[in-house]
Amino acid sequence: MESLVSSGIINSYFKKLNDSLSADAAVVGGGPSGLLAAAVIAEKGYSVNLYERNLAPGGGMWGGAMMFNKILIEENAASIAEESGMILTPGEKGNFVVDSVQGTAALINRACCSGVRVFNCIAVDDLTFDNNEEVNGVVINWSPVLRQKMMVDPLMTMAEAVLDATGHPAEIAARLACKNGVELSTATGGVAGERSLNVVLGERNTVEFTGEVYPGLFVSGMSACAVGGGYRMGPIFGGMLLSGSKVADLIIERIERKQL
Ligand code: 48F
Repeated sequence: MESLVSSGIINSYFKKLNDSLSADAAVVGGGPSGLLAAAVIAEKGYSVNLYERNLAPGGGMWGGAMMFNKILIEENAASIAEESGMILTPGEKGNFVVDSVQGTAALINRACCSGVRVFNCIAVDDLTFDNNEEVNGVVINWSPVLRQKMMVDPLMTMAEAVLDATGHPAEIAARLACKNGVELSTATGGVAGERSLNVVLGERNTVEFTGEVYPGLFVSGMSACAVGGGYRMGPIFGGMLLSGSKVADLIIERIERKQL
C-alpha cells in the first residue's frame, strides 16, 4: 500500500510536468489577476501552466486589508466575481464586499476546474528567447532551491505567451529589461515603477497598463501597474479581475495568431 501511495503521486505529477513542457500560455504568479487570466484562457480550450512560488496560490488576496479578511469589488467587476464563484454582499455606493478567504478559494477553484496546470512551490527565475526577438518560455526551479541559493540548474518550459502576474515587484518584466537591455513598450521603455496610493486612478491604471510589453510577454494586475507607472490602489480588487480578463483576451488573440 505504501508504495502504491507514492507511485500514485509520482506517476500523476510527472505526467502533469511532462505534459506541461510546451503550453499555449505560462502564467507567472497565482494572485487574483493571474488566476483569473489562467482560468479564462483554459476555459477557451488552451493549455495553461501557472507557476506560484508559494505553497498556496492566492497572492495578496487572502489577507484582505491589514489582515481584516474582507475585500471590496466594484460594480463593473461584479459579474466576473460572481462567475468565478465569489459570494458578493452589497456594500455602499454599488460596491460589493467579499470574504477574502472565500473569494480567493473560489478563484483557485475556477482555475483548477478549468484545467489550468497549477505548479505551486515552483518559481519562474528567468525567460527564454527566440532569437532575442520574442519571449517563448520560462525558466523554472523549486522555490526552496532559490530561497536557499543552492547551485542547482533550472528546467525550461515553452509557451506562446508568458504572463507576468507577479504583483508589485513585476519581477519577470524587470528581469527581461535588466538582463537583456531590451525596450519594453512603456512610456519609459523600462519598468516605470509603482506610484503611491490612489484608489480610483490605481484601479483605472491597472486595467489601462495591462497588455503585451514585449513580444510574447504580457503583464497584468499590480505588475501592469508597476510596469506602466500607475498608482497602487489598496484592498479593492475589481481592477485585478478586469485586468485578468483583459489580458486573457489579448493572450488568446496571440495564441490564435501564432497557431494560424
Ligand atoms: O500580488 P498578487 O496578489 O498579484 P496581483 O494579481 O494582485 C495584487 C493584489 O493581490 C494586491 C493589490 C490589490 O489591490 O494591490 O496586492 O497583481 O500575487 C502575485 C503572486 O505571484 C507570486 C507571488 O508569490 C504571489 O502569489 N510570484 C511572484 N513572483 C513569482 C511568483 C515568481 N518569480 N515565480 C512564481 N510566482
